[in-house]
Amino acid sequence: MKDKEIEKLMRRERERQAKAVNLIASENIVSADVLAALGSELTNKYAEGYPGKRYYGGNEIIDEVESLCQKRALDLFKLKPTAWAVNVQPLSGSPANLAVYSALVPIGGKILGMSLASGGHLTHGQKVSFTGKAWKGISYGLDKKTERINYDDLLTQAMIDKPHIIVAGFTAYPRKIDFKKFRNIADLSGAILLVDMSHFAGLVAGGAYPSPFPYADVVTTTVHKTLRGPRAAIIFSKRDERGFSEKIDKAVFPGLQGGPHMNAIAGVAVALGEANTPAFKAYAKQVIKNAQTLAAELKKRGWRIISGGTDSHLILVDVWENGSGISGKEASERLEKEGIIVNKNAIPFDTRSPFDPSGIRLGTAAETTKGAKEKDMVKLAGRIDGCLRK
Ligand code: DSN
Repeated sequence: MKDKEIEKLMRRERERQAKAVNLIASENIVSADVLAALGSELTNKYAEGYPGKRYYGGNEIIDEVESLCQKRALDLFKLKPTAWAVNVQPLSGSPANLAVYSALVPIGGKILGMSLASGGHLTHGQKVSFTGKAWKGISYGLDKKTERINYDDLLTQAMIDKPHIIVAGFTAYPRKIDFKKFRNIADLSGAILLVDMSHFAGLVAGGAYPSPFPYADVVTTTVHKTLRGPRAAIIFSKRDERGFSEKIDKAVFPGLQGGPHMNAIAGVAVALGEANTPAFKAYAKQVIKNAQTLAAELKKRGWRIISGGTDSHLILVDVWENGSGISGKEASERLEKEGIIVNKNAIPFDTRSPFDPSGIRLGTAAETTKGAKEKDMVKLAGRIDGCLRK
């Protein structure tokens, strides 16, 4: 590179990533092919519009890239193009969710999503997000005893609030979601069912986590978490008389975005192709085995694991435990000094502030990409325990 300053920073970050133990649950490590697509000349092209309907010339090859990406997205989740539409242009997860609401929920309409403290995402209608300003965000929580979704309570809440849309999905909930129950609650309360599978999309692709597609009306996902692709997002919508897919396409472009990032879309296509392989299926299963081993080993060492364990790539640890431990911030800082990267995280019914909450969130997607197995998780649990008990 001619730009030595940026080259040096890139090298330092590459070295940091190679050295650190990465337990950030929303990160992963992309392949050399994904990096090649991101760094390609596709970044030079303006392609406002959709395949076959662009505003600028010169998009013949770009059309093929986007169409191939759409095909791979449908193939990966075994969806028929007659039944499901797919939009691969959202720049990332937050714009994807925003596009869905702006297409399907009237301004001021109600979004019912999991509360932030229970593991929901800002774009599921939280006040600090635009999704909680333009629409009325209502939150559901977890059962205090089980720290899992209580579907009876959720039904009661939905019947009282009558939301326009219900969001199933999370950033910090370690368990499986019962999508069939969500479907039933959406039907009874007259809501659209959106599943935000950003965290677990790779696990669904690998057959290691339940698929939302038999039940959802719309599914959004980022590509860069368990799916192991570049930073981008996809929106799937059921094709039916409600015309969701047409509305969503219009909301993405021209509603919210201009030219799609075609280099990223090529990277998404590469990642989707990689995820549609037996090797990725084995990867997805290993991610969960690793998370379950890490959770069990930490539990053995006396740490309280939220909900008692995990069904996914994600673990929430209560490091504060009613004041007998340390705060989440201190825990993440101590671990970082030891080269173990995690994030501080609120736990359900947290009594501490979100800036210094009671928990830490751990995820096994990135370390599993590096080849970690259960025996590595046992060692890692020992390192984490030693560091937190210092
Ligand atoms: N920042 C992502 C996460 O860590 O879960 C969600 O947007």
